[in-house]
Amino acid sequence: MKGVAQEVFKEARHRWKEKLKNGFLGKMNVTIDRQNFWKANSYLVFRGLLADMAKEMSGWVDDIAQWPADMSQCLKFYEMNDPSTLSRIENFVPYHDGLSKCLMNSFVTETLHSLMGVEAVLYKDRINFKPPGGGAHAAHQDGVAYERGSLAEFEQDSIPYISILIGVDKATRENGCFEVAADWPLSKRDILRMERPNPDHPNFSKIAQEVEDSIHWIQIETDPGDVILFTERLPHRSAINTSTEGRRILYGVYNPLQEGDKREQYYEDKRNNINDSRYMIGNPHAPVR
Ligand SMILES: O=C(O)CCC(=O)C(=O)O
Repeated sequence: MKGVAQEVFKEARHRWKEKLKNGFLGKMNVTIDRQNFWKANSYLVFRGLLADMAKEMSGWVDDIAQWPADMSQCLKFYEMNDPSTLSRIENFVPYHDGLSKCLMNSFVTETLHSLMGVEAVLYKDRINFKPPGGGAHAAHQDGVAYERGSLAEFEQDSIPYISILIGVDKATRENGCFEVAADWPLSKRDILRMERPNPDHPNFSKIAQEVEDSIHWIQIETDPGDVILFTERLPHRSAINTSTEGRRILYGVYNPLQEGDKREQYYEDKRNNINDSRYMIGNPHAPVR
């Protein structure tokens, strides 16, 4: 992140700290039961944590959906099956105070710290829009898209990156709610076999259909303001939106700080090679022309 953007980012970080002194988020209370659930399943659900802010978040997401699509600041991607329809926005954190506060505040970082056992730092941010008719997020493990894509399995001693999912709209079975693999403990290091099923989009990949079909999937419907944490190893997916309502979800991904603050490098690499196959894992967005 360079020049003006870096200054904006620093300023926003300072403002969050000030606001957070007065409390902003409900605390994510990681009780012993939750810690056990996390170890056994690699995800946690916090119902209603940001319900008070749901309306405001929805307005913020509407605002940034209107931002220019020049890719110099945030990155905008469009549906694979309808390149005029917005599918995803990334890298808005340096430019939007409110949404940044949702993803970077002491309650989030403290919770991540307690789950990772070390301090966490924001790696990337995105909003998935999934409008009516919007494409499925095909089954995948996020970690394959980070630095570990070429490994046979996730490394023995590595600390998994953790994502936070924040519901902006109601997510239902009809509009393609988040789905996770059942019984996927933290200790499971498998990287699942992938395939490239779409000859029109040869860089797009997903978990091989046979493997996907062997997994028991849990659909997690969410209300605006519900929060889910999950690791980069947990297979997940979501279906096509067959309803008439859009389904927007906000995500942050965090890596252990001891691996370094990689955000700037990630987005530089991505801008330089925007249609690389590692950015097309599970994603229903069209290649950038
Ligand atoms: O938003 C969704 O439905 C799933 C998102 C997802 O899997 C991803 O962005 O990696």
